[in-house]
Order: sequence, then C-alpha cells, then structure tokens
Amino acid sequence: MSSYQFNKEEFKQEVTSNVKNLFRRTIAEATPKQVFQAVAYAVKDVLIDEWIATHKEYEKEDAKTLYYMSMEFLMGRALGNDIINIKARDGIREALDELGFDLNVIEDQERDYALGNGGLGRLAACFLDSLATLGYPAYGCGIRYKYGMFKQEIKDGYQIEVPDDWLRDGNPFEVRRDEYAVEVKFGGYVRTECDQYGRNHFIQENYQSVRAVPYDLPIVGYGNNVVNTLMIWDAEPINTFNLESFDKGDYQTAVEQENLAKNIVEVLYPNDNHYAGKELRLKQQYFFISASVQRAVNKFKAKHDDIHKLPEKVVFQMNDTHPTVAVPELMRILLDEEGLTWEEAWDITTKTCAYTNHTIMAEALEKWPLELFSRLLPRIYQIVEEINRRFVERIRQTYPGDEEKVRSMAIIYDGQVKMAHLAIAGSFSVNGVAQLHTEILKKKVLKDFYEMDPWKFNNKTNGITQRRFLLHGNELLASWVTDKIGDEWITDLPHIKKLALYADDEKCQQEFMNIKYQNKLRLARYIKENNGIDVDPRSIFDVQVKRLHEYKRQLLNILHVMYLYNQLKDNPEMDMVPRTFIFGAKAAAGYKIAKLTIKLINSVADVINNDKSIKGKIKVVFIEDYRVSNAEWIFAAADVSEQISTASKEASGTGNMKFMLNGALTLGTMDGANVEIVEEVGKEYAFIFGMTSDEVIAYETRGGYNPMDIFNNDQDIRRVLMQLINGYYAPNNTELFRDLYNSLLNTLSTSRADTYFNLKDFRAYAEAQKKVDQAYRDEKWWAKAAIMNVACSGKFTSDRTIQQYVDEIWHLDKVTVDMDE
Ligand code: 26Y
Repeated sequence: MSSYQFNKEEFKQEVTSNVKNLFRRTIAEATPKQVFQAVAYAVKDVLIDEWIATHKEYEKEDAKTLYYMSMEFLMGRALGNDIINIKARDGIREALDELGFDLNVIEDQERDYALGNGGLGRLAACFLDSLATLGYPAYGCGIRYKYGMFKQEIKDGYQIEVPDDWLRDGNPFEVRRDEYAVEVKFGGYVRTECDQYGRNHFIQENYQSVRAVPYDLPIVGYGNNVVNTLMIWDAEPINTFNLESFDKGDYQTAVEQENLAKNIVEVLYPNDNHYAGKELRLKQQYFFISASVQRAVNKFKAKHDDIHKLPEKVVFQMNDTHPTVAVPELMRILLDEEGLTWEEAWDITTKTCAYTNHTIMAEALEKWPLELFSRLLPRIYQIVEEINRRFVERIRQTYPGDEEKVRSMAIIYDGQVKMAHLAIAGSFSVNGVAQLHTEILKKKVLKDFYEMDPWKFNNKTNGITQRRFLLHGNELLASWVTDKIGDEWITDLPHIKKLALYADDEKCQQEFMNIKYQNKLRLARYIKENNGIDVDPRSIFDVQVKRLHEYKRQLLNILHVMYLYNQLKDNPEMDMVPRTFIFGAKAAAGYKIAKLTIKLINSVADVINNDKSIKGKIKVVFIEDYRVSNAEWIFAAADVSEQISTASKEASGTGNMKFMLNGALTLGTMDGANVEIVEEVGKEYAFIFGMTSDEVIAYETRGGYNPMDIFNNDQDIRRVLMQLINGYYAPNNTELFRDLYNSLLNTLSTSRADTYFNLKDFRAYAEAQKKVDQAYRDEKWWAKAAIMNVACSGKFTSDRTIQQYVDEIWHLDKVTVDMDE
C-alpha cells in the first residue's frame, strides 16, 4: 500500500495559484487568513482522490456500513489534523516557511467547527477519526447548523454569548451533494386508505416540507488513504416562493415552508445534559434523521433487491436518545414505502438500530409531550403508539399482574413519549460509556429493562484520539515519546506502555518536566494575550476544563480556592507550592446557577490575583471561550487534572483521558472512567478522594443529608460560605452570590440542599489537595508519576473503543485503499 507522496514545489505552486484565483493577490500580499484558505483547498485537492478511492472500494466490497447518528459533532479544526493524517505536516510546514508563513499561525486562522456542546459531541468526533484510521466504512450523520456553539466572552466577570457564525468565510473542505437531497415532511394529518386487497395505506396530507441537502466533509484516516464522510444536512425551502402559489391562495403555506427551512438548522441548542422540550429541537431531530435514514435506505436499495437484508449491510448507532426517531422513521419507510408487514419491519428495525446512553441525570432525559409529538409527526406518532401497544403487551405477558412495570417501562406514559424507552425497545444493543456507568444503568436507572432483556446491555468505555490530543496538540511530548519508543503508539496506543521503562530514569524525568515547562510557557503566553493575567509557569497548573454543570462541581473547586486564600491571609508565610488554578467552561445560556458560578470564579480571581500580600502563591484564571482548539494546548500544559464530579453522576468523562495522555495527574472522585484510569495507572499515581457512588446513592435514597451540620461544625467551611454573602468578593452587591449560598444550605423548591454533596466532600477534597502540594515538592516522584500516567493511558484510545463496538455491536469489515491502482 503506498500512500500520498508530498511534493513541496507543486504544493507551493498550488497555494500560490489558489491565492491568486480566490483573492486576486500574490502570495506576498496575502493575509494569513487567505493563505489558510489557499492551503485548505490545496489539501482538499489531495484528499479528494483518496476520498473517491475509498468510496469506490466500499462499493466494490459491498461493505457493511455504519451510520453514526448524532445531533452533535464537536470537530474542532480540520487542517492541522488532516495534514498529520496524510503525513504531510513536515512538508507543508517547510513549504509554508519558504513562502514566508508559519504553519502554526496559518492553522490558527481556521475557525473551530463547534457543532456540539461537550463530551458527547467530542466523542462523536473522536470516533470518526478512529473509524477512518482503522479503515471501517462509516458515515457520521448530523446537522449543518448555521450557528454552532456560542462564542463565550467574559465581560465584567459575566459570560456573554456571541453567535458563532462559523460559515461566514465559507468552509473549504465541504462538498455540497445536491444529488442526494431528499424531502422531509412535518405536520398535517394522516388519511387511511384501504386498497382492493384490504390493506391499509397511510397518506400524510396537508403537511409542510423542507428539502434536506447534505454537505459532505472528509474524515481522514491516519496514513492509510481512507477518507470517510461526515454528512451534515442543510434545509432549504422545497419550492422557492413563486407567484403560482400566491395565485392559488396558499401564499401562507409558502411563507411558512420557507420559514420552517430557515429556522430548522439555524442554531445548535447550547444545553448540555438538560432537556428543555423545545418544539424546534424535535423538528431538528426528525429533520436530520429522516434525511439520513432515507439516504441510507436509498443507498442500500441501489445495490440490493431484498430489503430484508438491510441489517446485513447497514447499522445505525444512535448517540444518546436525540436520534431515536430513527426507530419509527425506519419503520415508516419499511411499512409505508416498502409495503412490509409490521413483524417484518420490526424485525429489520430492531436488528439495525443500537443505542448509547450517556447520562443518568434525570433532567437530561427526553420526554416529548404527546400533543407536540403527534402534531409535528402524525404518522411517526401512530407508529410509536403501535410500538408502545405491543411493548406494553409484552411487559404484561412477562410480568402478569405487575402494573408497576408498565408504569415504569411504557414508551408512552403520563402524556409523554419517553425517548429512552423507545430507544431501548427499538435497539438490539444498549450500551453505557464506562464500567461504573453501565453497572448503574443495569442496577438502577434501567433496571427493569435490563431484567427483561439482559442480552441487550453492554459496556463500551469511552476513548479519545491520540492523533489530535497528543500528536497534534502536544508536538514536543509526541516527538519525545517517539524518540524513546518508536511511533507505533500513533495507531496502537497500548505500545505507549514501553515508556514505563523510562519513568525512573532521571534524565528522562528532566526531559519530560522540561517539555511540560515549555507547554506551560505556551499556555502562559496564551493566557497573557487573552486574559491579560501573568501566571508563573513554575507554579502547579491545576486545571478544570469542561462544561459548567452543578454535578461537575466547579463550585467545590472555587470554594477550596477561597479556603486556601483564607489560610494564606491568616498566615502569609504559609509554606505552599505556588498554584495556578485554571478554569474553562461554557454555561448553558439559561442556566442561572452555572452562570453565577462563572461570575464567582472571576470575582475570586480578581481579588486574589491583585492581592500582593500573598506573593503570587495563588493565581486564578478563567480561560474565555474554552473550545477544542485551545483545549489541545491546555491539556498539554496541565499538571493536575480536576475530575471531581459527585460520584455516580459523570457517565464517563473524556477530558480525564486527555489529561492523562498528556501527563497530568488525576485529582478526582471514583466516578465514570476515573475508576478505570486509576485501575490502569494505580492509586499511588493519582489523588482520589470523596464519597463513592454507592454512598452517594445511599444518601439519595434517604433523601439527602443535612449540610447545616457541616456549616455549624466546620469553622473554615462556614467562613468560606459567609464570604458568599458578606460582600467579600462583591463589595458593591452583598446579595450577588446569595443563590449559590442557598443552593448549598437550603432546601429549595427545585432541589435538595447541596444536591451534589459539595460540603460533604469538602474536607476530603482539601486533604487531597494538600497531598498534591506535598507530592509536587518531590520533583522526581512527580515526573515519574506523570510519565506513568502517559505510559498507562493505552486503554483510553478511541481506537480500542471503536474496535469493541465493531466486534460486539457493528460487525464491520476493514477495508484497505490502495492509491496505486
Ligand atoms: C436533552 C439534551 C438537551 C441533551 C443535550 C446534550 C442531553 C445531553 C447532552 C449531552 C450529554 C453529554 O455530553 N454527556 C457526556 O457524554 C460523554 C461521552 O460519553 C461522557 O464522557 C460524559 O460523562 C457525559 O456527561
């Protein structure tokens, strides 16, 4: 197998000519942004041939194909990753150098593709990278949002949301595929017609529809000529506004259809783990699912006559419940368009669909009101009703007389469609995303479903791609690793274990710590440029970056900073290793307590960073607009990885793995994949604290605990909490942080006092933090522990995760693409 041979002179010429054609400029006159565009088109030129060759091979092999359906793909930037994967990074860097440009600066011109919120969306992006690198036929199916995840600006300590107009300058890598456009219908009513053979036909009438047009984006495998496709759907009005419809009197309908198309793909909902029940969101879900399922079925039918064989060639993986209308949509196509019986259609559907659960948080569960669901999707609703009727019948047969089971398991209940129940009933596989999470699903959250169909349930512990989060994000460490052990880790991460041999070697320890220092310098410069704050690269970089959510407990972290600061104020000579507490997080726009937590972090930062008396021993930094591109730099620079969710609440976490891969030590609870991280690296190389998930669950069953006892008995904690309401961090408005104070101490109408056990875990957390301080003083030990973390990260590659999905759920065959043919 030969792969792409980079030709520097040709490449320079192509970039120069692209600049000319696109911008009417010479290369010397071009701005970095223009050069980025020119380079992107030149790279696309290379990719295109591999892309075509890959799909030819898939056709030839008639390969079974995965459709990974997800409302979110948090891709980050494409250029840097693509040129690594076609193995042309060094060549392109040199070529640009000779043209007078710095590759880093050019890469920095690209906007992030922020078509996702957080973990679930980034997981989808890592999976696509691994699928292409392993050579599996796969499509990502999603939405081409006009506006992605909002850009976060911090003004006066508050989060401001700015629209993310990511397509403003166009996207050089995308290809519009008009030839695959399909129609998607909403609303109206269903008329039933009986034919001469006594068969019912269901005809949707008086509906509105939109034209779904796919844009394909290339997903480049590492050094194997494989280029897969992410198809994201745009919506257009089906028939453009014309006088004819005006004359016919359905002017109104024409306008409405036009608006529907415009609205549907307008914006990504910025809610992470919180269901809001918005009508437009259900429209988005059906829009991209109907389009994707139609495209998959059409593609299958172009080559095969027997629709019964669909599950042999097609598998749909549903990324959480958001794509669950795929189940009734496939049923609709099989029943109404293919004319199959219910039994045949159900058999095919339940052999094609599989479901991944990403959360146990009750507020994240999607439950659509029947009124809304049936009005928007009348035919789909009929099908869901029938699925439910048969499912309930099965429950009653399995558990005669146990109506409690029906109440807890029915798909339609209490005037709502429960999407998780529909996903489970319609799937042959249900998986959690870390061992602990899957166990909690089986024993608690989905217990009844597990007992009825235990064979469906399985675990697939999440993973991340080392190509982006080490090879691209941390070039220094990546080269060092390759120097020591060779480059097999790039496509086979467990090889990185060989680094353990060097963990005790003092020279290696020094080299490692020096690389960490360089990365800290790079981040310090970024922080200076973006936040205007000076941080000391010799201090411990203690980092918590992730979406802002109460269960993730950024509040616990900042309360501890306040506590440390109090200690320093009491005893300015206190012996501590200087520490930089770094935060990065977006809060959902309507999530008040989360936004207030951001304000608190910034207020505490203001006070502490400007207090000369503590001699810079503590700095607090809130990095604005945390996103994939700056995340790569942040992971590379971290010493301590804060993974402090209330045990049982974080399904897996994937940031924890990115930190580990970059040699940060985990300071965390026994939650999600932290459990498995500690299992791999050993408890001695992590700082584990706090309640276990069993303890948390036991307290929850008893209705919580009384944080007042802690408030009354622990003077340090009391002092910190009082500072929330005495103006210590908000002199002009003592009431500013009252809601945070209340959330910790008072039972509110919406929640128990301190729902997430911040105060209960506080002392254990402070103890663990003290151990971090002590441990860092022993530089050799720290270096060894950090190297051991890198060495033991092999399990957490998404290549392993994908291989397990393939072996146990998807059953795909690998394809090789040879460019010599
Ligand atoms: C219902 C809707 C508003 C909604 C939107 C986004 C619900 C949930 C989400 C996002 C969930 C999510 O990102 N979950 C995370 O998935 C990661 C990948 O499996 C896990 O690592 C992480 O623990 C989990 O919180």
